[in-house]
Amino acid sequence: MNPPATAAHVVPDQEIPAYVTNEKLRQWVAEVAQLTQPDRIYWCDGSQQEYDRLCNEMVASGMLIRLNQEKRPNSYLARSDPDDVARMEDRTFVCSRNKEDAGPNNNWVAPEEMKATLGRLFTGCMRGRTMYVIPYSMGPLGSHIAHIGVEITDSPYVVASMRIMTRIGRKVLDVLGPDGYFVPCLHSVGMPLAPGQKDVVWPSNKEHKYIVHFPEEKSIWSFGSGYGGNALLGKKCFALRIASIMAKEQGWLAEHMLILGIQPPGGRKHYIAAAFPSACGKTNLAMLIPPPALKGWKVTTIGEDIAWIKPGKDGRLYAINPEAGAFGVAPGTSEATNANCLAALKSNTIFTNVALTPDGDVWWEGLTQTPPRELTDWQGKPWTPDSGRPAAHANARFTVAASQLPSLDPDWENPGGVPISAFLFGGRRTTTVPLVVEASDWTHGVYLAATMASETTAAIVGKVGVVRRDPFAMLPFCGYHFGDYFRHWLNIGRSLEQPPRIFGVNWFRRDGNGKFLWPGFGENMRVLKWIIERCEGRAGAVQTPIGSMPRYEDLEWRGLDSVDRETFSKLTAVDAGLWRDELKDHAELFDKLKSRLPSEMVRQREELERAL
Ligand code: GTP
Ligand code: SPV
Ligand code: MN
Repeated sequence: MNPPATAAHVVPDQEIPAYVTNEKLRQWVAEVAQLTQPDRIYWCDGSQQEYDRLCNEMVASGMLIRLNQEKRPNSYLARSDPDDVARMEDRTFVCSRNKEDAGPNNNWVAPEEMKATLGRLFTGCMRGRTMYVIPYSMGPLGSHIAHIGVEITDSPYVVASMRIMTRIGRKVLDVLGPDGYFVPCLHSVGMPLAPGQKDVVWPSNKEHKYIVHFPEEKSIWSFGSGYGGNALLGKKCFALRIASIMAKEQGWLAEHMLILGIQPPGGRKHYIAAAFPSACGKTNLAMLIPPPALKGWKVTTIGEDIAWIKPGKDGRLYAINPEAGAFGVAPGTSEATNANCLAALKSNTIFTNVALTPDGDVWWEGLTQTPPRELTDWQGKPWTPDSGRPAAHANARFTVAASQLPSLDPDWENPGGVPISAFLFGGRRTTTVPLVVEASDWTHGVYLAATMASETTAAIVGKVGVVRRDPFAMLPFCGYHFGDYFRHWLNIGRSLEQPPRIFGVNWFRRDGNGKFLWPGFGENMRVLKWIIERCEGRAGAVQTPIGSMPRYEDLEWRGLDSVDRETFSKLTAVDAGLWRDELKDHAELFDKLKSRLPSEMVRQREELERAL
């Protein structure tokens, strides 16, 4: 499947161990070695010893800094190249045979042309480096909802991160067996070393970066970046872009959603899945701690970024978290906003692009109200509070195993998944969009999700704070035409006996002075409570042109003084003028997608226009 390498490079037989029985895998690894010409091939077994050894090697090479063993045991800090700090949407491609299949929501290049480019870039790109082979499972090993990938990478940071984020190693090869199916994921930082050349702390390719998906072949090629979703290919590349295509073909859903459990006092437990764009509060919501007034409500975490969801025999939807860890936004994480998460970060964590304290611990904006008097910033430069720049990068992140999370749900690895009662869709919207609204039925819910928008964040390279349509929070992640994706959602709903209810939420509405109207974080429990009570048919609501909303008296207000009736009416106001502008944007989106847009979406828009 690869273009031929220019120089013949012999891979000694013994470098592919006999226990690798999968012939396709043996062949692919040999082909990639021919092409990329690494000094060594290393097969990851997934053990703790292997992880510790790789981390020690990275400490020795300067790629990792070991943190204070007493304060932050077995934890490390990585500082990336300042040009390699986030996902790059303009360097991400879906190369389907037919351009129309990728849709206007993806960058497209003809597969042969892209293969030629990648063939040139990957030729000899691992010279002087080790090529690591990482067999991994997305989802609990052997679950009927799980799938296997194999990532080849020349970055030890990627190996260590993949061990936290997914299930890796020999046990995956056992499940794969001689003829099991896997998604081949090829990654290189794109910086070969000449003999004797000294490595840099964070190798990457300054000139060329490509994150490429081949939908028909179901393969991934990523070149030039070592950061996050560009390089940990199990996450966005496989579990969302390629998986969304598999899901459409096979009748399931792969979504940018957190999954959480909610149990009312003395009541039945529900699970909800919620889609928010990058850095818009999934991690926080997934680990929510209810405020004291709602203490009887129990919230547990299944996942915080991605959900794979399949229809069950009983006509309900069942979800698993395909990941085994979190790669979460550090800035803003504190005792007050996410105490569960902070507890998880006490040990065994890799931090990337946060600040370093003089005693070898970490810090980021928002961790404490008063910053330390001196720090080393994310670029390794001395920092004081009057430096006039952030100490941590706005997209600084932590990588931590789910098993360290105090709020983890006992069923988080249930191979059958957990039943979903409701879907939530939310973006960052300063105006227009109310705190919470319930769709009148599945089709209306699909419309609500399809037309959602959000202000962009530091999770992507580019301009921050620009409102853009981000259907289902999947704009950067849907591997095919959004029109087909909306139709797939409509079809799934029709096939269900008990489709989940669908809600829109917005924690980010602001007053005229730019202050958030809603306190957010743990207080979001008040909205979740109303949502669960709606699912159980016992909460009141008022009909509005855009859907059902709670009246003031339908929410629990005990213990919350900052939101009075007047603030609540600002939070839930539906301004007909602003909504008419909103509808123009919906029309613009639909126009872009019109060749494949389901007619139901157009009808929903017309109905909304009439209602307004
Ligand atoms: P990805 O990992 O990038 O997919 O994002 P995520 O959705 O998991 O992001 P995360 O939960 O880490 O979002 C972090 C950002 O959202 C920080 O800036 C938080 O301050 C902000 N945030 C989270 N929850 C709330 C909330 O309820 N209200 C407000 N105002 N901000 C919030
Ligand atoms: C996101 O950007 O939505 C993330 C982080 O979850 S990354 O893995 O870098 O894509
Ligand atoms: Mn994400």
